[in-house]
Amino acid sequence: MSIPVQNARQCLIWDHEHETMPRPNLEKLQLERLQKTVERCYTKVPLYKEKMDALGVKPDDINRLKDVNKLPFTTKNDLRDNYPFKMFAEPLDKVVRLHASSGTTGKPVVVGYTVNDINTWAELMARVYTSGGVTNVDIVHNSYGYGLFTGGMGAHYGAERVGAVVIPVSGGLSKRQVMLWQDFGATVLMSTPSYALVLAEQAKEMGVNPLRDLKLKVGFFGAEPWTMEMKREIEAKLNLEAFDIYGLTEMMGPGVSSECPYHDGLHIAEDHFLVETVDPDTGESLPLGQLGEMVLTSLTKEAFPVLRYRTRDRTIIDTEVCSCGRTTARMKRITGRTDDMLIIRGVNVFPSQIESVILTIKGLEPQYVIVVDRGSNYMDDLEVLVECTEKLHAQGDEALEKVKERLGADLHQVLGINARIKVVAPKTLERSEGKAKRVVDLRDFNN
Ligand code: DLL
Repeated sequence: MSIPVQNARQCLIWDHEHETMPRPNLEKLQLERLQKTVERCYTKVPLYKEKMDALGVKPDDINRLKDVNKLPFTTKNDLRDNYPFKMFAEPLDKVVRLHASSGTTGKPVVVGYTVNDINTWAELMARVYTSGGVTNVDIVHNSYGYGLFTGGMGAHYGAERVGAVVIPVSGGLSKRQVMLWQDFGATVLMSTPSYALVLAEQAKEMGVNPLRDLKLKVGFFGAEPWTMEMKREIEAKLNLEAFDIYGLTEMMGPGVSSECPYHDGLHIAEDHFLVETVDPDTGESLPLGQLGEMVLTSLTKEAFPVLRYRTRDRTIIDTEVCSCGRTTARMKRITGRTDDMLIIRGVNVFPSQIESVILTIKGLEPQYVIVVDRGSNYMDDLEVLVECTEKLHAQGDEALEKVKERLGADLHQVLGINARIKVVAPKTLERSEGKAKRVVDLRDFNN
């Protein structure tokens, strides 16, 4: 177990050796780990052997870090096509945990962890907490969802690793959450940024004054895009310092990167993840400092190693040493995605998931529009407008109501969130001459 080291400017660092490693040493370590990972993928995951053979690349061809761009990309569709376990590099008797996130259609993406993978994850989350000054004297109120989503368990194990008290609250029952803040004296909040604002509103409604009644000092917010404006609002309304935390199921979960107290980009755990940016259209590698799609290769994962994962997240990478002392590359706040995935109330949603549900219901046409907005209560609102068939329309209101209810219930089953449904008359939604515009996202993540 590491002992956090404090540098001259009061920034705590959990794993001093790896987080402040001189770049040449870090790159040497990355190359060794990359070579091992490629070997593991080639010999243990049939898809990687197939892809590498098709490109004429062998593990021995990886002699420099730059050679990473000889390797094939991995996409969400590869994971979907190999559902559930075909991309695991270890048999299930070595796997101790599964997590999952939305796939583009019915089946989710499933990832597995060995004991060592779980340990690595806890270490990475310990780095995150420590970078925000969290230690064993802290009380962590964890409102990230527990379950197949990686947020709850990821945040949980990291908090235990630094020796803090963790309160595994999960999401929902907001009144009770505010009561527990007061009663247990939480000092750290873990939640999506939008839920933090919902809780802040709830506290206000209950007459709770954060300055007077709460002990929150920091929070780590992520799992969805958020703006600087939201950050300022969370900080003001909850009287805490807000840190951005990033991660994705395919690479591990939360803990891939997070901010330090300088709030000048998110430090990537580069000894565990090799980062590149590519042009989202051509897949060509982009120079550092240029906005592009982030591509990640896992360097230490055992059960679910991933080569060049197309995250679809847009960012800029910078390798300048940070004032906090960390030498790891930093990524800028995510500015959007290169695919059509929406994150609604922290849940990943693909329009194709909604379409496949619509297609299973008799009486509905595959003519639909998805409208997403963020109300003044900071909750994302999902509305699905869908055309009915002439036949259903002729059957009248009762029949329409039944179909509406069924669609609402089926979408809830598949997405895990509620949607408002409007079944509209045939041929009333606007037709496009080119690509149909299926999604209207009224939220603004660019300030
Ligand atoms: O959201 C893991 C996580 C949990 C991260 C808790 C942070 C905190 P997924 O459900 O697989 O995993 O969703 C991953 O969410 O590709 C991004 O598009 C988005 N995302 C995650 N963190 C951020 C962030 C978790 N800080 C997808 N800012 C990613 C913007 C984020 N988008």
